Amino acid sequence: MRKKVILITGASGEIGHALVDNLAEGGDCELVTLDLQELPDAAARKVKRHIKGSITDKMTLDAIASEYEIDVIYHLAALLSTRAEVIPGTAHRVNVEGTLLLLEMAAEQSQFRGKPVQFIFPSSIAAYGMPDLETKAAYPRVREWEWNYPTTMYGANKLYCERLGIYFSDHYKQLSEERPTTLDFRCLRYPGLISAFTVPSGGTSDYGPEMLHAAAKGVPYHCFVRPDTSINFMAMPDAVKAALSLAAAPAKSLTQRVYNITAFGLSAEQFRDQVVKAFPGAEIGYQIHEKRQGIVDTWPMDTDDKHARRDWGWQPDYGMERCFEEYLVPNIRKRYE
Ligand code: AKB
Repeated sequence: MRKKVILITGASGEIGHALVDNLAEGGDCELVTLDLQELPDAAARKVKRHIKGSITDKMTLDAIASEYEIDVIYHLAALLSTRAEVIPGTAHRVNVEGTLLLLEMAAEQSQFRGKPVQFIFPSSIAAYGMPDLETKAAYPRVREWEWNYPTTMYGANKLYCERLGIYFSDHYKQLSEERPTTLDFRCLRYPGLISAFTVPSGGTSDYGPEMLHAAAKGVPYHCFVRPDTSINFMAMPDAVKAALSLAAAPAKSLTQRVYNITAFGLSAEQFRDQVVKAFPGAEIGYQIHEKRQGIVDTWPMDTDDKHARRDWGWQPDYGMERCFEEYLVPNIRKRYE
């Protein structure tokens, strides 16, 4: 008999770190992780097995599928928006082709065991593309189906994988006589995430967390977007809570497969104000990177998450003040002390 597990891809990344901790605490099911990097020791002790490998390698995925019965997949591995613009072909291979291989694996497993494999997928505000700043100001809280015109490789990858996930859940093998048991795809469109314990890399919303971590370390920081640049952000514990809540929601309560979730919107200058309030000596200036600015300008100021609130009771624990005062600042201080 194969052993029942939860599979987490990209487990060494920012969300992966926090998710492994939470799932290991719950202890309901054993964890198997897959990442190009080793897992840090503390996390490695919490999982049944870590596999160092790529989601683009079908042999690795086949080996996992033959050994384990996968109940849930948290598919976190991805190249983020800035990195993806540097190596767009690789981004497509990882973000799209890797996701397709995993969806195929989940579809086969669902069919084999006669029960849907749950597939939890983090999408992003990068799936949106506001054409100009006037439109961004005129539509401050976009709904899931609005302005789905991403201008980045990463955003296009995320939006397409949302559609692929819906296909595999709702229309897979739609012409066959007997519909197979299909997988259960559930997706969250995250805002910019901020963790007290890890510094992001390769993203374009990174200016927020970067200025905070730089201030705590006592090093100067040059923010690469204009002070008035506004997008929404979320504390990492809320990001993890959202993934777990969506996974735990009864299928019958879900009216869609892709949900916006948001916590608080703020401008780069408001972000800077919060950082300077906590670290009064912080040296934070602006050195605008026009091209990265152009990317953030296409992302909405905020998203409308009323469907997540209605269908599965989504509610962030951390608004802006609580996020800085109770989560970010005390933990970051401790980290760099
Ligand atoms: C990025 O900046 O690419 C990510 C995102 C907004 O999804 N943090």
